[in-house]
Amino acid sequence: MAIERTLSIIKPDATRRNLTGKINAKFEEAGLRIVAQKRIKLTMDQAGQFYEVHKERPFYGELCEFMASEPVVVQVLEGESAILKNREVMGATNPADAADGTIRKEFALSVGENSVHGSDAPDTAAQEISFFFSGLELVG
Ligand code: DAT
Ligand code: MG
Repeated sequence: MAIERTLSIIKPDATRRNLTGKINAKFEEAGLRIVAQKRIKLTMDQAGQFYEVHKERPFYGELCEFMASEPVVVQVLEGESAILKNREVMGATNPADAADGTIRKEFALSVGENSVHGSDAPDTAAQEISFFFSGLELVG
């Protein structure tokens, strides 16, 4: 067990419905600390680069258009086993499969518009954090 950092994104379906505070409360109740946070609007190029790992998947174009459609809140969450803990708080990708009490169960609209992104492993967490945040924006 170790203190980790993970990259989280509150997606356009959630920012549009004014759910940032309710979602952040879920993170904090789970012991995750929001150590960096900013509201930005992605370009199509930035969304495409961020989700490049999915570029061969049939939903890639739709996913990038959605992520660039309205502002998102990008954030760094810190805590014990933060990467896995955040995935647990988020719930399954498809809200129909998400456990009770999870963010996606409570707030997601569909498998595409599923309210939050969270890094899935230590290497992707490090890469995704540096995609959005500089060292100066990450205080200890
Ligand atoms: P997760 O966001 O749970 O890590 P993922 O990495 O497999 O899921 O997919 C990234 C995003 O792509 C996901 O949050 C929503 C979208 N997506 C995944 N599967 C999809 C599908 N079958 N139809 C539409 N969008 C999908
Ligand atoms: Mg993923």
